[in-house]
Amino acid sequence: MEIKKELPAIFEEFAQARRNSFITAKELKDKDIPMVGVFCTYFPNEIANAMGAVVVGLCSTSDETIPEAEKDLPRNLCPLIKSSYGFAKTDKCPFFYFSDLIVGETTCDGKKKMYEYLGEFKPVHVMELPNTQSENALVLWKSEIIKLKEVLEKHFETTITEEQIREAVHIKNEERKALKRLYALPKLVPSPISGMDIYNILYGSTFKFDKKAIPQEIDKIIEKIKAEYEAREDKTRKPRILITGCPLGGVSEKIIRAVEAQGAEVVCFENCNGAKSVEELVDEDAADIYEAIARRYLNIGCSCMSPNPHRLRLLGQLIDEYQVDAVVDVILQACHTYNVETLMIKRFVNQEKGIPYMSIETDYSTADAGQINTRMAAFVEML
Ligand code: BJ8
Repeated sequence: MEIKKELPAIFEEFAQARRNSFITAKELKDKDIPMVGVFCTYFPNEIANAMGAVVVGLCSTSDETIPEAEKDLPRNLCPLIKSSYGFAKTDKCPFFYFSDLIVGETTCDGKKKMYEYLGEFKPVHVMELPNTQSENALVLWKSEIIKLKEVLEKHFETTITEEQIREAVHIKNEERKALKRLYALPKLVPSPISGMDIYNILYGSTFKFDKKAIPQEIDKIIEKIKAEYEAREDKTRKPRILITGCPLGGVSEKIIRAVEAQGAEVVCFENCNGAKSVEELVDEDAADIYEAIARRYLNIGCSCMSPNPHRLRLLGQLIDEYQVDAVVDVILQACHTYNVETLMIKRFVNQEKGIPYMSIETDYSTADAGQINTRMAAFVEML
């Protein structure tokens, strides 16, 4: 009984990490800790962490500032880009406000063009991310990572040593391993934790800046979840859904709740809120640590890569490991790269894995919530 009472409070604590952002950001600034604002999973965190900086995700998740953004940007643009720009322009995001430097990458067209305007509000450095994953691309990406180190050293008037980078690589790997242990819990059937709770912990963990403390905190949660699961009487299997596609930040409630309200469970997130950003580790023993970091990040299976074999590789692995019954592909409106990839993903899921697939195109508004619920009900019913 006691465990049951504790778990929601622990989940809430992680969800709160984002909501307490203003206080956290202010505290970090008061301690003079450098803050680097980023928008993408390709950002090599270890380089900034090595100099003691915190890395904050600036991808905005609310439609609150979209009208302001649309005064400058086209309406027919991905909501994530418009919302992020809007928060920067209106100074409503405390992390943007307190960031000393913004780092972006040349990912999708909308995002990289938006960075050109962000420079009007803050110092911005854009890393040249190749859009293929060839060996030539690796050489370029490694050089961009070394350049990032130099930009940070210059901007913050400091020196980043290889030893500090190796230490940061180790800490980040430990964090990834802990998060992997957590999101692997739904390998149990039925899942011992709801998709919404997994999502909130994964998302909340990005706003917890004592990275060394995260593994211990996560392991405590895992222990409690397992104990509760052991004591659970009803272990009926439910339809198991994997979510892939664009980042879910602005649509998580709408999508995850729609799945779980129909009696199915989200057992895995392949997108940047889950496995895509966590699954692979950096090789800590590599002789060339810059190359090891470059390789790890370049392997990320984002649709801005052409071709994008790593997305299918990870997707296939997760479908098998989590005994997934169906895949839901979430596309943010006007995200052309993920939208074009829906055909490839549908073919892979239906034909190679032999399970149902559904894509949902949506934005940050609640206007389509009813329609999504209806479609989801029909989809889950079919399972
Ligand atoms: S690694 S998914 S975080 S780019 S949804 S802004 S792609 S138009 S967010 Fe992403 Fe990095 Fe890729 Fe992950 Fe463009 Fe699409 Fe919008 Fe997107």
